[in-house]
Amino acid sequence: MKIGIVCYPTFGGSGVVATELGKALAGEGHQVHFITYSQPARLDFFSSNLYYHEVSVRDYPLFDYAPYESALASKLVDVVRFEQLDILHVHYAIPHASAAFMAKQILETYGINIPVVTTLHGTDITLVGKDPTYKPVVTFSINKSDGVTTVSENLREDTMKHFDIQNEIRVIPNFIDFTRFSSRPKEHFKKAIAPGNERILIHTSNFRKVKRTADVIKMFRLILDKIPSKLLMVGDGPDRANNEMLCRDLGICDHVRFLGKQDAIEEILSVSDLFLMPSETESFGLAALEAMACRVPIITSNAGGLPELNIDGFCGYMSDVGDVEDMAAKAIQILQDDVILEQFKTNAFTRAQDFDLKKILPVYIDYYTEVIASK
Ligand code: GMT
Repeated sequence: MKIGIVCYPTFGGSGVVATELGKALAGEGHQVHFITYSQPARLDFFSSNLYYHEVSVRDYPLFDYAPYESALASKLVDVVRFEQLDILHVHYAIPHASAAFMAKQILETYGINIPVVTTLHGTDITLVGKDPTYKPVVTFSINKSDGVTTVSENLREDTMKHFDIQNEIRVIPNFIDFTRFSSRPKEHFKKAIAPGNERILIHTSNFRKVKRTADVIKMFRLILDKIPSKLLMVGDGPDRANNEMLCRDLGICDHVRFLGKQDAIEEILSVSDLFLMPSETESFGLAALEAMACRVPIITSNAGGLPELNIDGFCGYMSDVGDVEDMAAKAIQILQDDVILEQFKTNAFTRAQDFDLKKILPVYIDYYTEVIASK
């Protein structure tokens, strides 16, 4: 197949899923064309089946806001026509699904019928999409897509609840590539972070409000009372400065390291003992799955799609959003005993295998085939 993929090219979850999917499809012999405003963060190697088409937005003194959506739609028309694509797969509803609809309409005037699959990732529905500013466009473009997928059953239900959807929505969960994410021996690194053989806890995110990163710090403060430990805060975003202040206020700066954005996250996960994700909501929780693949158990909230990933008491524990005492108590339960910790680590790896790329990739390929056949 010749597949066009539209996504946000950043480290955000939807961009990561889109890029990893495209790379895996290319590995299976499909021709994959990324159409984005800059090179996707994880598209960092050459493959003869991978193409990148940059959407450049012309600025003009009249524009307060450059019209990216029109530039994207025009680029899609161009790429679909000249590369003779079979299908377009757009990740994140806003503005990709509506730009794809516009391109589809234009392509019809050339006698081309291009099927469009839209994948909803979460915040495009739960936070941004249902805002009245965007809701009519999001509803329309979901209904006009030839195929729609969500990354969890919970996100499917949320979409049906908040939007007037006539289309069938297929659930295809996030996936993990074990050739990249697996536990690696990094003893020297572990010693550098935890010279006294302390337990290592980790949080990775974009430090936005929805991630409740202050809860990570508060939880860690309670854990530190009982278990000698270190906390790694990986990533960057709006709440980071406040989190650093909170660590000072709580007097725990010596035990917390803010590492900023990291490319080789699998190496840091490999030395970690527990992953913390107390999010307000999370459509799937890809960062938690990456941790589990590296044998790291997880403490999460029970919000959104997290119960579809985290099996309570097996690969980690879940608590109500904001209940940092309960989260800390459960973390201590896992960390206080070597045998228990080892069991949770093994279970985390076992659970992650349910989301192996090798299992999920054929589901996407079958879905493309089905959508193309139905046109
Ligand atoms: O939450 C983020 O950090 C980024 C966000 C996004 O919109 O790209 O991630 C969303 O999509 C991921 C991939 O499908 C999911 O694993 C994340 O759970 C989801 N984030 C939220 O729902 C908050």
